Amino acid sequence: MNVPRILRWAAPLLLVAGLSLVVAACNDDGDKTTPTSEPAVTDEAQVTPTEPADDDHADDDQADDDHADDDQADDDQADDDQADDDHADDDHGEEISFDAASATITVDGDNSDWAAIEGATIPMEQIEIPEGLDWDEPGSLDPIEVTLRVATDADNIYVLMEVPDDFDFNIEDHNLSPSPNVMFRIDEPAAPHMGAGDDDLETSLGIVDIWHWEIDCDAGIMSGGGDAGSGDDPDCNLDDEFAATPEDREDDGGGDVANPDAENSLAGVWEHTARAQGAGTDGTWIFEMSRPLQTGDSEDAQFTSGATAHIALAYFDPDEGAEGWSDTGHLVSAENGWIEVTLP
Ligand SMILES: [Ca+2]
Ligand SMILES: [Ca+2]
Ligand SMILES: [Ca+2]
Ligand SMILES: [Ca+2]
Repeated sequence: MNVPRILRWAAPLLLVAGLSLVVAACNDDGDKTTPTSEPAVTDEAQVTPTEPADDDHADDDQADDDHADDDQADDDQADDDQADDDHADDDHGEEISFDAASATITVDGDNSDWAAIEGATIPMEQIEIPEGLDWDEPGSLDPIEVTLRVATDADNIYVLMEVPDDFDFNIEDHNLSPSPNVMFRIDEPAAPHMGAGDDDLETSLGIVDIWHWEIDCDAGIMSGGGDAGSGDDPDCNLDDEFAATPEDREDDGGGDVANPDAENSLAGVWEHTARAQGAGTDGTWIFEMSRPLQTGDSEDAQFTSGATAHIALAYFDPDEGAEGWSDTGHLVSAENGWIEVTLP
């Protein structure tokens, strides 16, 4: 049954569809960081200071000026309101960017080797299902802030996703355990919602790489990997996937186009800080993952020193409903656009 798999990522896509053009405009990737502030400095230098009033009559003029200032202030306020409206329409958050560290990490579910590595706080929230879409209404979840850290060494990229949430784990039913997901841009035009543009969700702008983990193994157990020719992890369900549009998400090698280089070289181990205290205890999920920088698989993002990795996160919380997380209820980072991480 493909539909649920699709909807898991389709939901954020449709919600942020209205954002993607703006995100693209704001983000514009390689050009975005080009300094554009110099012209503003020039403009400021051309401002002529107002001369102080020097007689009684000038007071009236000043009053008029004050009134003009008020009008100007009103105009400014109107502009601000317009800006707020525009921003509300855009509905996307702050752009997030940070530097990955240079480090070799042991993927074991113990986050102590990240202690000196700075990351970023990533706001994540549930999507609202757009009107007109015949999707199941998900259970309600509060927004959260996830900590994301990234490191590389000569061979691997390491990702640490720390999620503040209570401990729920059921090895018999992964919908009753959390599901962490990391997405990377492969093709530059691809948007952080599975690759399609907001104006046409059925047309791919490029493909994205997805580490999709539906937890089927216990804490401390190495997940990921699998047979050559597929991104599927048959044991622990840390799958290496790709998507071209919301309706086209597959394990690597599972798409319509043959991919003899498909592989899964992901590694992931999870832990929870309150696991010993049992179900429902508040704490932090630790999802520690890695992958070789280069995989030779066209359905993976490839990472090089000095480049920028474009990342987005998703998190499914089993507390969403009695049967655990649903396909449409997950928390996503996509409203912040791509998280830009500069690799050392
Ligand atoms: Ca570790
Ligand atoms: Ca792969
Ligand atoms: Ca992949
Ligand atoms: Ca929870």
